[in-house]
Amino acid sequence: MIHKNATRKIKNYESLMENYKSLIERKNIAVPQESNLFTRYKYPIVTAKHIPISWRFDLNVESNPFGLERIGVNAAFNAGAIKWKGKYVLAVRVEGNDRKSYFAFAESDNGIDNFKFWNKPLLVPENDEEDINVYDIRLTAHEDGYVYGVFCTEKKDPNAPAGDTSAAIANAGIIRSKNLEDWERLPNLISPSNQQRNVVLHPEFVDGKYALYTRPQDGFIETGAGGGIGLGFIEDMANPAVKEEVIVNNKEYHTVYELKNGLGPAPIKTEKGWLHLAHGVRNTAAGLRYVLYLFMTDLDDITKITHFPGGYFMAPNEQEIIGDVSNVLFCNGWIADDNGKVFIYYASSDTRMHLATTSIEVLVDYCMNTPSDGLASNKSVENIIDLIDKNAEII
Ligand code: M1P
Repeated sequence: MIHKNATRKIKNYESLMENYKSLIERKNIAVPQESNLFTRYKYPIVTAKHIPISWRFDLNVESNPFGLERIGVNAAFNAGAIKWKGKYVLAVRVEGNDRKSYFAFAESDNGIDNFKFWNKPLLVPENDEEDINVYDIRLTAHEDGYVYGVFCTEKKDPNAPAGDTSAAIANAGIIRSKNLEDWERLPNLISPSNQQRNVVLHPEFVDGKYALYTRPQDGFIETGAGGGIGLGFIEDMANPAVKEEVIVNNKEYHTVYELKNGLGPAPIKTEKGWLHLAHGVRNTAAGLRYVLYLFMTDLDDITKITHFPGGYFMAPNEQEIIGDVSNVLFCNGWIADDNGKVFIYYASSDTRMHLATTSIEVLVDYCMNTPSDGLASNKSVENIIDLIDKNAEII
């Protein structure tokens, strides 16, 4: 048996650890925005380089004489989020150089910096059918006492024509836990749609049922006749069958969600209604553009949108716009503290994780007082003229 100390570490071990430590321990810097809607933070909070050295390098010089990275990480993005035992915990989508995504938990004391990964990434418990790729988990602390993780599980389309090696089918996989360490796999979502991504569990029972936000699509990329943020109800998470989906927020011509949309994290309950954060997608000559928008639904009827500000709430800035899949902001995790502070954990361009902070008060004010999209240029101009006239009374 080789004693631990008898092996020597690779020659680059010290420098790797030093660089890693300075990255992990770097203090983040708040960057207030002119809009006052939120504060961005200067440094991405989690990146591929935040993945522990021991997950990537064989540290033994005997088996790795050149000190090479053995398992590369391409990106760390689209994280679910939850406040757990006083810590800000992210379930990060880590994507390896082999294109496979997996989930890894990282935690921080202040939610702003110093995110450290737990010892090992999560081995997702599987059903009979293997998950080929898993991603974009939403964590919901449900009033039934479990924390649910609802994620996308993807596999090759068995009906793809010969030679088509990229046609895929996406569905919602479901796991649940009471300690974030031991996870139980439940059956995948059963729904009328061929394709499901961006499925999110509502945190409360609705008339004694579980409520799930869905995003039905006809194809893996193309929404077809589907699309829009749907809502379905199920009686039992052990048999997650949604019989009917009501579309709560449809895609619409000449909006920021013209091509498709999807709910982000589980909504936050406020005195004025449920606050929702979603991503909207439109097509451009340069490809798809993903932005984040907000809306509110009724406390007693969650199918009813009560406030719908026009346009986007957040779009990629000059740094965020570049990445593996450029021009994308995506958010599937936010945390509302008891004092009303909101931590929005968003990813840019399928590459890295960022933080923006704001408050429930500001988000509700934004939803209730931003003009809605009038769906025509002159309607937008009318809104501006109304504001100018209102301002004329005080300047
Ligand atoms: O590449 C942008 C996003 O594309 C997909 O989003 P949607 O399901 O709305 O089409 C997902 O693959 C998501 O992970 C990714 O960030």
